[in-house]
Amino acid sequence: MKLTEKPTKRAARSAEGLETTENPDAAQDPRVAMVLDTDTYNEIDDQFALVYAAIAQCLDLKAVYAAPFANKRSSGPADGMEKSYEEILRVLKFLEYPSDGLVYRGSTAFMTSAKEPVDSEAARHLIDLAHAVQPPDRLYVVAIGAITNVASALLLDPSIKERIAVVWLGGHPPYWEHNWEFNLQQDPYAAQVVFDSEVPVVHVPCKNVAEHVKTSVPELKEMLRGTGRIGEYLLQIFTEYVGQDVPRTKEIWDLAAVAWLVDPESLPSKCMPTPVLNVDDQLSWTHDESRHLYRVLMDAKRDKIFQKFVSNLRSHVQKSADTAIE
Ligand SMILES: [Ca+2]
Repeated sequence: MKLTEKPTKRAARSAEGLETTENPDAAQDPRVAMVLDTDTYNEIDDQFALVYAAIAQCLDLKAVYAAPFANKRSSGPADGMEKSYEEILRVLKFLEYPSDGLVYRGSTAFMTSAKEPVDSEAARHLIDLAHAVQPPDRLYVVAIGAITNVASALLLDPSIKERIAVVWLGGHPPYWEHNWEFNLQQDPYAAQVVFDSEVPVVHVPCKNVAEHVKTSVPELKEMLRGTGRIGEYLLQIFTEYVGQDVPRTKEIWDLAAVAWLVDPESLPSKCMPTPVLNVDDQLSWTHDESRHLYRVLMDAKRDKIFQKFVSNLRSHVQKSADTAIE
């Protein structure tokens, strides 16, 4: 294992620059294998991340897991997970992306301690998928909601930490005084499990990182012009969420997590000892230099992120149109 501060391609994507040896079998498919764990219906940003994961040319999307959420758009975690499951299918349908055998239901509850997993179809599928990985490759688990499904899989089978790397969007940077943030607050025990498990972690904080990934209705309208039904849907849900009358920008938070896999340069990062997450009033961090390393993102270059997303989406739409003509 070695720490790669200036990473290149494959090594860039692991938490600690762990994999510097190419797997010869992987040469046939240079794409990065990943799954997406998403509370898709909780807001309007997961949908963009899901589209990006499905269409990015450098990614191989192996599965999509519905994550629980509880806010005004659900009656509780089980309902939130179910609504997310339905939203995943809706987005994939508009994208004309095959969903058979791709989408799985996750946890119907949050964890009640750092020791008890919440079993689910998604957690079991993740375990099976992890065991199919050929080391030294790793399966990238991109999680953009409460991280219950992933933490539960790690508790049910801790051996998967040798075969996966987790990219999680949630909480705030290690220098922030609290972690009052939606994804982390809903299931702090799950976050604790992941940070303590020694699985390679890439942390995408909200403050000062994901919050930079903002756009507005006029800009989004221009960006999504000519991208078909899926473009219309993304614009529709964004517009409905922000309202048309008030000039404002809105975060597409979750795009940051997938964007890091596609283009790590657009989200500068560094490795440091994993902070300890305390389940206290502040959901505070404690720093301990002796802890295992993790990679934490420091910044988000929003222009580069949106440009790359749009260019991948346009290529995908063009390719689909060409295929339809043939
Ligand atoms: Ca989300």
